[in-house]
Amino acid sequence: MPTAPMPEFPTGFRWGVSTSAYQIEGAAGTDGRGPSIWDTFAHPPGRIVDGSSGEVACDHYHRYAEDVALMAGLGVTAYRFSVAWPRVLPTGGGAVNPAGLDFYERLVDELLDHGIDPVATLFHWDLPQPLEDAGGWLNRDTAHRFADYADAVAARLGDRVKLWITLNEPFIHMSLGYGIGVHAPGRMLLLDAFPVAHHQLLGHGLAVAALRAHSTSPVAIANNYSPVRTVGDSPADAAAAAAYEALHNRLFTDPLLGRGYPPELGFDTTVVRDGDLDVIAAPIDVLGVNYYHPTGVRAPEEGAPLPFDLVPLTGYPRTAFDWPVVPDGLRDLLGWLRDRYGADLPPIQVTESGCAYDDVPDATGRVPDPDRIAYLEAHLRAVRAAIDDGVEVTGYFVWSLLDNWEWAEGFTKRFGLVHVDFDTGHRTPKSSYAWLREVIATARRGPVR
Ligand code: GBH
Repeated sequence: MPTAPMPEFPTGFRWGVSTSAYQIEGAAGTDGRGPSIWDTFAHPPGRIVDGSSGEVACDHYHRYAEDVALMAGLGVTAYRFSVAWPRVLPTGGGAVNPAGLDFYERLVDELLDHGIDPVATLFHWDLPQPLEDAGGWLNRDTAHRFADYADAVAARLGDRVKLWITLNEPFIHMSLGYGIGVHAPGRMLLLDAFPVAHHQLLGHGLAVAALRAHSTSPVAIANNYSPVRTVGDSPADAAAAAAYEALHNRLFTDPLLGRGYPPELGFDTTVVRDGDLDVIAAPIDVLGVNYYHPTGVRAPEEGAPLPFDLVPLTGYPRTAFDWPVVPDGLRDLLGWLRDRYGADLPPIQVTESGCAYDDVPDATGRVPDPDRIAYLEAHLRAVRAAIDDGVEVTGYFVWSLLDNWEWAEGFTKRFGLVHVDFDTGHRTPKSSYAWLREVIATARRGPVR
């Protein structure tokens, strides 16, 4: 339980939980869903630590009503989920699969019946396999296919989704999926992956226009940010930190907010055509910020393939993922965004914040997770401090509602407010769920007068 009462949050502050399609839905072959790059990537042995895939995951596709009831019990005002592109367009383009859209319509209506705002992310890394076979995000055509897909989703749900998020963490998709190959599609292009950045951003800009044609709801993108901490005090260390800052924190945000691509990394930008930067800089209404931890950076060895070296930050508590727990990093990051982008920065919603711990049911069947309570409390206090610093932050979403399929880590990392038994599918709210329920209830009652 909190050591002191939580600070007050502004009226109308959005309280949410986040998930993504491939990590929770399962039902990989149901109702006409096509294959995605994650189905393909997870199958050969050796890539996913426990040899699992998201084929069944939390079976949310069949249990969505139970999961919405859990959200209602928690008292959240919003739910951020992602739409699986291969359910809507099984081959990536061509004819829409109405049964795929039917699922999201059932989900959205269930949320609205419980007074929960549906927040829909269109791309959380599960590209239809046929588009990967044509080059994936290295192919400019994928940006146009993405806009067609956005059009199809918005035509069905544009009157009911309350916030659109085009892409989830395009930097992580580029770097882990196409840069170092630990995520699907498993390519290792290092900084030659730049076209993946550009084509995702182009797809985002084209999708903004498609969404606005069908929906008056606000539009956002969710970026991952990691405050850079320079390790070492040489000029070479400082230059390495600046390069990593440009790559992780500015590559996607500078062009979105009208500043073009950062020059520091010397990208080959021949794929950028006249007019593209204007499409990319189409105004957005909200910036989604996903924050987990800062990154330590120092100068690389002579002849290293990248212009920086990432080093673990010492002196902090760590999660089960070995990530350092640094709530001040979130306050610093929000202030950095405000300082860097000034009047061009739209209101921010923290679209992911959370942690993995080795949560196990105790003898009475309860799942105590005091470390997660401490983590969330400290990060909410950091958000409140940033608001006091003058940053406009209008929402906070916990990653995640449920323990789920954590990409290359399979089922071995539990991020949920709700424990999931992956053999039976049984859900058990953890102690953090009860704690957050009180925090939200108190905040929603508003200031005591
Ligand atoms: C998010 O990505 C995803 O959107 C979500 O799907 C996922 O389940 C969730 O986070 C939890 O992982 O210090 O070298 O180990 C987070 C992106 C990229 C953040 C890797 C942490 C660790 C780098 N993450 N990063 S390292």
